[in-house]
Amino acid sequence: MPSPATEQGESTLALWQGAWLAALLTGVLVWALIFWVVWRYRRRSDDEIPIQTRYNLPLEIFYTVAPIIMVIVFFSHTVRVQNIVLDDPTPDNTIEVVGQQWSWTFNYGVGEQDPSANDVLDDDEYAYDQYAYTVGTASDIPTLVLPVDQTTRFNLYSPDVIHDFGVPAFLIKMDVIPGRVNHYQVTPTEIGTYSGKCYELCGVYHSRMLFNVEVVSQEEYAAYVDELAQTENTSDGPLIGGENADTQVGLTDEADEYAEGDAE
Ligand SMILES: [Cu+2]
Repeated sequence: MPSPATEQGESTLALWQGAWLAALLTGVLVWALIFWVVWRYRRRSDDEIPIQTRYNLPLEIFYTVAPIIMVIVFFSHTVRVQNIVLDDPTPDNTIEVVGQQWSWTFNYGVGEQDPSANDVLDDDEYAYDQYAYTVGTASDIPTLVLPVDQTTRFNLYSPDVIHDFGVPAFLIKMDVIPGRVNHYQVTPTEIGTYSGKCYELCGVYHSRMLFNVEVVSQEEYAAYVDELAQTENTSDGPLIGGENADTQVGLTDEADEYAEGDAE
């Protein structure tokens, strides 16, 4: 596993390690018992039949109950970590991410955030009144800029097919599904450059659905969004495709041009 570059990644890593450890201990115990029984109760001579055990109620109760307890323990830890990774009601900022064939659009909020807009995801309420965005193309890899030590929530949209938004260093990825808004959040702990990509085979240029991630100081992040807000890449609502996928700036034009003009 890559060493986690986010707070949430620490929990993910601990869950992964704990699950492997538990599985390994269970495996070793089961293998040891199997070999012990095979050896201990082997047939010792041609005219002897070893003890035939069946309908042993305590034993049957044990091997029904023990796995159920194990599943409950695995499940509860999974839910605990899932809550850490998915459900922070008050993220420091929210970025609306679009996976489109075959690149990414990142919508940064300008001004004050209203996190309660994230309570219901399929309405037209968004966390900010104004947005500034970057749109990548299959030949122009976009960069996602994130502030260090702040919790950034990603709402994930697709106007076309299922994509999957993930950054290996953050130890998380999630499907981006048309007609459904998935979300997760990260709190990057280290300034640096990382790479992310689409993890779901989504069409001809799937392998070009790469993006860079730059984790910068909070001042640099604010400056970046301010600067982006001075360009023409601004709008009152985020570009999320959907019904507007054919008309919204950047979401289809450049990708189509690319597909027509540059397909070898
Ligand atoms: Cu994709």
